[in-house]
Amino acid sequence: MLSTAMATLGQNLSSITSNGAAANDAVARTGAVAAIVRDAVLTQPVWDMHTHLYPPTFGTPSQSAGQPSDPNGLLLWGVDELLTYHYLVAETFRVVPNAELSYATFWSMSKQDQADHIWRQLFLERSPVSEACRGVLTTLAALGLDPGERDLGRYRRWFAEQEPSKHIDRVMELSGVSRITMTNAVFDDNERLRWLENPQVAADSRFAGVLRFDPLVRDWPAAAAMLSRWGYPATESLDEPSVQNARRFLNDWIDRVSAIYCAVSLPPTFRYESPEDGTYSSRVLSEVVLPVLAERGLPFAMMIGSQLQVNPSLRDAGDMVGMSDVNSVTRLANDFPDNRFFCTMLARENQHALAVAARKFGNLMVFGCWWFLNNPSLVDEITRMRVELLGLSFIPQHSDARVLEQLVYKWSHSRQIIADVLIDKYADIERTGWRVSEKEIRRDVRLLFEGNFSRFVEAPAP
Ligand code: FIX
Ligand code: ZN
Repeated sequence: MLSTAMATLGQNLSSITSNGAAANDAVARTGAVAAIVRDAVLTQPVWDMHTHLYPPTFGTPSQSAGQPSDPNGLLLWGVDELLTYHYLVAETFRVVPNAELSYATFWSMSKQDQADHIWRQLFLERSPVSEACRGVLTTLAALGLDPGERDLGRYRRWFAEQEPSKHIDRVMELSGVSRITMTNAVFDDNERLRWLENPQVAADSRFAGVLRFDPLVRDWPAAAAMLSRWGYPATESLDEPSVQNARRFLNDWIDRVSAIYCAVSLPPTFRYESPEDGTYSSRVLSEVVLPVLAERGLPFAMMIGSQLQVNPSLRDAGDMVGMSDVNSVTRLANDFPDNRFFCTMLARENQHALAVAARKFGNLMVFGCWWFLNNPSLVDEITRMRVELLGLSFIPQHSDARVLEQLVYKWSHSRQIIADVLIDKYADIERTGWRVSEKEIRRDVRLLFEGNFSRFVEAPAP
């Protein structure tokens, strides 16, 4: 329907006589282009390059039809997980401070009681206007539940009737996610042991593996001790045998999780000057991680700027943002031209320099509006700036979903904003007389949502 509208308009435009008619057609054309852009962005399947989601085979603590619950299961889903998302825990301790309800009391409560507390404090006793609260409402509505009923019991009964694997298909369909990329944290005992117990644990084509190894770069001495315990003898001094064993460790786990890329998150204090700058992180990167990844042809993702546990009592909600050093990223991209780097930074203040850095290095792919940046006003600002500086050569978003159904709101909220930005950008070029076709618009949008990522990981889009 939309393409014929474009076609008719195209023809009409050439046969216009009076200014009035031309102006009306220009407005109509802008409207038609906008409609196609929004349709393209809202319907384009997306390969979600960073989530904390897992197939049901990793176990799930949620009660469900057809799968026994596993208290340490890694697949989180359902309304109680949505409500106890660490973003909402942080917001709840703002309105019911530790003095009124101690951290210890909160963490000793059942998941359901925690969810009841958060629902009462953030949804009933105050309007749920924060992005994380709004996300819960968007998700309930998209799943066919009525947020207006404010009936948590009814929502719970509905989720308990769902069968996890079918529910994953439903959520992927609703959010337009074609493939879910996991974050396989090999230094997490709960996860590592599940892989060792069952090498087929992730045999689910809906999910792609990513090897995540923060301690290796953040805290080599501690990581060396763990590698030694796991059969990869390594010393704090990172001598040659340690380098070889650490490389062997990475290769073994890249194979085990069929990693499509490897990733770490790094603190704001992270600095890379050169391989010889004397820091453990620079030595581990230049002697272990980057040589292995260059050899395997796998990109390395750096998520920079998370200051961990400034308030440990908040657990996952206790991390903070900090300004980071973009020059360390440019130096790495420059010193390791055979490596491909994904990079996202947590601080708003780093976004401009990071986008400019990507203009300097083709082996640097900027992605996502991470964590505290995943808010409409900032997604708009960052995406607009990136289109202006990088055209279509970046990855606008990832969901970072920790709970399955978050895919629904994180993508619907971001898609609307990305559509707004692109509509303005196409309108700008149309005003010059450049005529964009529907085919071109859909091609461009596919690049942003699937093509740029699949090309960078050199894996065919699903
Ligand atoms: O390091 C990360 O992958 C972060 O995304 C998470 O640790 C963080 O807690 C989160 O959920 C952000 O959205
Ligand atoms: Zn994450």
